[in-house]
Amino acid sequence: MTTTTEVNLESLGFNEKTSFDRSKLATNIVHIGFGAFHRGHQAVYNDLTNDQSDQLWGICEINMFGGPELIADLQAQDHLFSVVERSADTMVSRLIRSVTESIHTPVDGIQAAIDKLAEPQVKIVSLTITEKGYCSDPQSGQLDINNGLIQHDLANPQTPQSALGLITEALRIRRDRGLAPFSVLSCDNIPENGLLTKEAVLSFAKQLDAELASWIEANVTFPSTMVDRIVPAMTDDAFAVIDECIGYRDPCGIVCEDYRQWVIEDNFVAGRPDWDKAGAMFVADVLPYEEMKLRMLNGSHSFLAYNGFLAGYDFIYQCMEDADFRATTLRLMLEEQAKSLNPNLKVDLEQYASLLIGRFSNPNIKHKTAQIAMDGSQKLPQRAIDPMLTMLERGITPTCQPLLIAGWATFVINAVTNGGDLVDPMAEQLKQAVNSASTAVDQLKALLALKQIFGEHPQSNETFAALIETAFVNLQETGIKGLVHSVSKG
Ligand code: NAI
Ligand code: CS2
Repeated sequence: MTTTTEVNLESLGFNEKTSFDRSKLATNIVHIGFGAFHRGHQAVYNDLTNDQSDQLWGICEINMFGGPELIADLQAQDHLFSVVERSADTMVSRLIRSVTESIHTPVDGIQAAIDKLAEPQVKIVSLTITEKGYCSDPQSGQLDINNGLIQHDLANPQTPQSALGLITEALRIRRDRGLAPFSVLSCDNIPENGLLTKEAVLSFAKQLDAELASWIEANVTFPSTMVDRIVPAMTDDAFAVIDECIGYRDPCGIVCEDYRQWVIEDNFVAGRPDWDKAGAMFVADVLPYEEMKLRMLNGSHSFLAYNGFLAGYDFIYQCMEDADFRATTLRLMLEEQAKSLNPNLKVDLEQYASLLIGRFSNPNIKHKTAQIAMDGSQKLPQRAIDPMLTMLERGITPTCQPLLIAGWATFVINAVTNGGDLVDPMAEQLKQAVNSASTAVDQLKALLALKQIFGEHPQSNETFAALIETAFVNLQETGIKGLVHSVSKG
């Protein structure tokens, strides 16, 4: 743990610093998942909004997983932290002043978190707990009742280990005490993240107490969001950038790109900050924005994560320096992912694609392909499988989408056979599938047979399976660089 009590962050030389009166903050938001993304995104929007509003919204940060250092460091520096925003040629340092308190449940106990969510002034519980944190089947989006955390929480609902269990227990207490409900705001990269969270919480609650489930359904809202800002995991180099910028190696600091976007369904049961003052958009329906971002940005990210990694690129910006990868990414975005979207979407997708290519090319954002490659089982359905199926339904034959899935399969097979890193909540099933077959094509087929990821599609849709197999065989025979070169030529 870094001891930072002697550091007075307020006195350091930040480029941007809000000036609202911190002593007037109340904890109206409880956030679960104090990871990199929340610090570079929601915390920034909230801080900027506080500076322009009469009502201030403070945040209590909760981590339920990971080591204790981050929350301990945050507490040691009075819940202040820095965010350094970098474009290709600018660097802005910002001090975040909106956090009021924090809890690390493995240290403070789960009861501290339950008590916090049950406090009457809490109006929003927001989440960035990664895709796997929702304990739901990635293909169907339904709660996975066999998930280890869910099994634990069903047996011990008053000492939950999952975020769903924590939210449900806090809501039960609020109902029993006659307190107003809060809104649950998912900020994870999941299609219809509000709806998925609602269904997961309701399915979980129904198993315990049907009346509680009905009360939640009638009283709690789960707005969906589209969230966007590239915030890589911190590295020694990134900490050195913060040090260079403000003269202090902030252990809670973040380096991220300068771009940010947040589209939020305006459906809050107990009020909300006017985050639009900081550039967020409140809309009636987030789905078109969410689908556009998940397919064009995140789908391309996953393409580059697997295939860029196979080509020997450590970072996304390096993939963009390879003309063939750059052209193929643009082809994936415009000729495939964009064509799988709702045709009524009123966005200039060419402009959007060129914005994304520019963001991916930012050499000051060292976003590791291996980081984005993690948890592929949770990401493939929304980023690759669903858009590819839509293309096929629309009578268009894709080239890059099957290569994305073939790249994932090759990445998984290589990791299992060479003993490399395979970070995925389904790592055991992936290993079993690969080890159950002896030829590369049979290993691919065993992976495609995993229903939690692919459903019945490879069996019911011959073209879908055949296109992936062809891309996979081409990748084995030609090698990734040769294949991407030929795909880039159209
Ligand atoms: P991170 O690894 O820095 O933080 C992950 C957080 O999730 C940690 O606080 C961890 O304690 C928590 N967590 C993990 N598993 C959990 C579980 N089962 N239950 C409860 N909490 C759990 O990752 P980062 O960068 O903050 O990203 C988190 C999520 O934010 C992503 O998975 C994505 O959905 C979303 N996001 C991330 C962006 C980025 O560029 N980093 C951009 C847009 C969205
Ligand atoms: C990335 C995203 O790690 C990943 O899966 O694709 O976190 C990406 O950086 C963000 O969605 C950008 O908003």
